[in-house]
This record gives sequence, structure tokens and C-alpha cells, in this order.
Amino acid sequence: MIGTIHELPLPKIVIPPCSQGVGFAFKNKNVQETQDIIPGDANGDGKVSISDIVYLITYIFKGGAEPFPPCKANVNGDNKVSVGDVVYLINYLFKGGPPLNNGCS
Ligand SMILES: [Ca+2]
Ligand SMILES: [Ca+2]
Repeated sequence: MIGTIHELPLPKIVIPPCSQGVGFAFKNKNVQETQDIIPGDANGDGKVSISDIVYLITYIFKGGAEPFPPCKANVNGDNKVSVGDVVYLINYLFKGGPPLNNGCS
């Protein structure tokens, strides 16, 4: 029984050079992060709308899911996610308020 193991053909595994693999993964990661961060897009659906206000209220007051990354919900730029960002977002969307700050920059 043990002798038959040595007769099995070994699969050929080709490992690419480390520099190629690491560089490729790193580049993709950067593109992903750049595309995902839209200031005010708390629910991550790719646009800023009333849904993000609802999402933020649920997060802040009802223990809902945290925006990812949290910094993109910091639209008033005070380095924290709070009811102030909800008010800022409402002003921006419905009252022509100042543009949203990029809390992640
Ligand atoms: Ca959104
Ligand atoms: Ca804030």
C-alpha cells in the first residue's frame, strides 16, 4: 500500500516570480479603494441620496451597520461620524448646502 504512493505522478506547480504577483495585487487594491470612496455614500450603492441619510440615522441611533469605510460618512469633515453629518447631508441634498467633504482624504 505505502509503495504505491511513490508511483503517483506529481503535479507540476508553476509559481510566478514574487515581484509580478505582488505588484499586480497591489495595483488592483488601489483601484478598488479609489472607486469605492464616494463622500456621503454611506450605504455604498455608488450614489448620494436620501437612502444614505436613512442609513446614517440607522447607524447612529439604532446600531445599524457601519458605513465602510466609516470616513466617507464624515461629510462635514470634523473627523467623526455623528448627527452633524446627517444634518450636513440633508442640507446638501435638499437645501443646496455646501459640497460634501471627503472625510477619507
Ligand atoms: Ca448611497
Ligand atoms: Ca462628521
